[in-house]
Amino acid sequence: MGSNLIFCNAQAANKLKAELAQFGTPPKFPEEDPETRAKMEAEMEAKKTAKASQKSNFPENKAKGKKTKLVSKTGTGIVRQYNILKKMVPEDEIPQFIDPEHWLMYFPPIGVDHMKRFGSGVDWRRAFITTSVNPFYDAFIRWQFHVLKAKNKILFGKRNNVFSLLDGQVCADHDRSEGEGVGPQEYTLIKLKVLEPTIKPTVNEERHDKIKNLMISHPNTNIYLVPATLRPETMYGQTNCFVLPTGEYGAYYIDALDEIFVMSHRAARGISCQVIPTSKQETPKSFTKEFGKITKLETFTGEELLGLPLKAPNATYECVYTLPLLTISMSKGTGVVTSVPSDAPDDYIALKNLKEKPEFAAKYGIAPEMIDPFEVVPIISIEGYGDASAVFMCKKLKIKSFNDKAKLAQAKDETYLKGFNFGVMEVGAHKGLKVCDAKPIIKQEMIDSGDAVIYFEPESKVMSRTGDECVVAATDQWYLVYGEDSWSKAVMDHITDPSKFNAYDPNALNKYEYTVGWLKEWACTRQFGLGTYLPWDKEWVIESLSDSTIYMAYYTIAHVLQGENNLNGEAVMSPGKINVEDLTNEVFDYIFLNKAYPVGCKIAQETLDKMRNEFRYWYPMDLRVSAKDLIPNHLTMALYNHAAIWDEEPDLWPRGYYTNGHVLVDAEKMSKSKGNFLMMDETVEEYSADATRIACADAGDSLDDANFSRETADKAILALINEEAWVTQTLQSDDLRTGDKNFMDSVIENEVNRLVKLTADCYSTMQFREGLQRGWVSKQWKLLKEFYNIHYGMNLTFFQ
Ligand code: A2H
Repeated sequence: MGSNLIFCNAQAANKLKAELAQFGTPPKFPEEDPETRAKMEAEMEAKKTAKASQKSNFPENKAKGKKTKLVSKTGTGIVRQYNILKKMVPEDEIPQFIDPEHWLMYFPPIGVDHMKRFGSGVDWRRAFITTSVNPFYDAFIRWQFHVLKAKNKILFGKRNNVFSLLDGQVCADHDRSEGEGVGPQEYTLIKLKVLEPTIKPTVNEERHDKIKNLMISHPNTNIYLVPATLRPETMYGQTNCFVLPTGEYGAYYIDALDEIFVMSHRAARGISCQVIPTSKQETPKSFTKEFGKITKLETFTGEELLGLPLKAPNATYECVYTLPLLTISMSKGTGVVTSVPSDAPDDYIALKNLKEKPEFAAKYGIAPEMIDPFEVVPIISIEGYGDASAVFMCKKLKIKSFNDKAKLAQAKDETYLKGFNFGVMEVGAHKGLKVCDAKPIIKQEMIDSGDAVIYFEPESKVMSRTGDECVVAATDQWYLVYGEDSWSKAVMDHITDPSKFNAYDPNALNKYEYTVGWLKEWACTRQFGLGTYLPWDKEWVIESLSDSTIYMAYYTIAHVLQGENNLNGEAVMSPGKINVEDLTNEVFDYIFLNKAYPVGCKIAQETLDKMRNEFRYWYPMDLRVSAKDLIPNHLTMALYNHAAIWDEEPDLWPRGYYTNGHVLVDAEKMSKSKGNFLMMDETVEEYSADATRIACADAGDSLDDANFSRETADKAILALINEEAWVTQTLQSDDLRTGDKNFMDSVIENEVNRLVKLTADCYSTMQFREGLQRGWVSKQWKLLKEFYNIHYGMNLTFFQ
């Protein structure tokens, strides 16, 4: 019925700007040199493989896509904004695209032109661009957000984001030189209380002086070593804690808790930007008094922490000791690792080595009583793996030391995955519960009892373009509460009722259900980029997914507000002669929500009625067609927003979404180097609109990628020409019968009608390839052609 043209162009414009700033105009990219390119790709691949082997099997990490900036899926292409544009616009014009508005002016009219040449049935009076560039649309979005706020669907508060302390702002993808697509990863920090050292160190007698002095100077403040873990439910099995002897640690004062945490400086920096979540009503407390600042009370080497006695929460042992581990990374977590040898292969091998190599322990001044009494504590049983899966796997794979890296990685992955999905708790208050169910409960219990806190850091290293290593910071945000129970339930009930919603494909429906279960809070504003200003807080701009959720309702009135050839909404061209200032919230309430005609309204009631009637005529939308990658965001969010704005009229919610895959050309991803890159206008030029449409219809009807075959398009040209010649010839023929139809005519007529109906049925269920078979290439049609020249009238029907 209409078309809107959205471009997430601010990000692309910024990327281009950064590329030109870094590599000149026209840019000379380092990867253009084959040697440098090969090196860069090898590095990226190596990183990817290392990461995949570390994390691939982790249940929580499974869904996250790992994007590499340089190497595209094929492993050969290098993705640069400049090169993408080069495929579409003259090269000397590319620098103009560093201005996001230029994209808005440049591409939409071209898109309209190409679609017209393709012969698509679009009512162009209803076409528009989004964002504040179009003042009419801007007013519509202000109204939408006003309604959402009135219904308590938008809240304000602290949310976690990847952040650069140096830049003092959220570090979005295009602001990063490393770590595109990387988000926050949650760890639980377990508080292991430092006890008064009683066993005298056998090496470096002053080893514990600093910590002892700290205890004396802070007699009423608990000091904790705070290891980061992904498995808080395993704390029953702790036997010791590990630090890196050469690592640098600090004692940091946590204002909010009046406690001292011993951890790496890197972790302290992150914590100083984060908050301690509290119950929903209260505002969360920051860990430290001042954002980004933390008081360091003491510095230690890991060596100075070895042999410290600790009280580990939930552990069966009353007291455990700090031991050395040489494989600790100081750029992960807190640089402190708590050891659970029953379920962590690394921990098992480390403890075993210490036990079996007394000289290694002695070198680090670790007394036998800190190691020998500590046996593996079985805490989780997994069918086929026994009650200490790490021990089982290390024995099975014959892992002797940390040198068996690949096997250790395999053991880690397998125990983690199997433990999470099939493990059963054997100890503690939740004995008998499956690990996947017990984990969140135990984690929350430890937080509530003050034995643990949550800490976030980027999933992998993120560097800002300014050269700063990013942290995760909780910053103020406006966010949509998509996780609200009644809201998500309303959407879930709607999509799972086949009489209300058609997803056309059970796989697509599964994806909607998954997304509704997963979408919780959505930060809907930014402090940069194009967009509508948040009406009640003009520091914020509404981001591009959130301002595009109910624009299908805008199509219904766009022809009155804007009209044709007016994508940007120039007021002078408004067919309804509408001044943007007169588009008040009350006016939209009247049009869309059946509210009363506003007092003092400057727009005639007749005009508003026209819009209201149009909206009611078209809504609910029966079908929206989009791409499958928009299921997890745009399409599901559109459902939520319809459900909120028209909460009293569920009959107006979307009734069907059809989604397709990406377009391949000749079964391969489009690429200029492969010579299969097609633009719509070029395709129409080469094959004609009709043949292009036949090849599109034949490209495939499912969520899988659709394949546009150039051979099909080519053959279609010939077939269409033959068809035309045959029709013309037939109708001109003199020996066609007229008069009454005979029995055979009726048979043929019936067959024609049957095929027409079958074709129409296919079209109505979006099965275009199937429809094409029925209506164009099927055997029945070919047979009919053999029979056709029986009756003139029949032929006419047939051709029509
Ligand atoms: B896990 P991710 Cl029972 N260097 O906790 C090396 N390893 C570190 C670390 C560091 N700086 N910081 C944390 N870790 C470990 C428990 C556990 C863990 C069990 C089973 C598996 C397991 C007890 N140790 O992790 O994927 C911590 O050990 C399997 C990898 O790099 C933390 O969780 O984020 C885990 O690695 C974090 O691994």
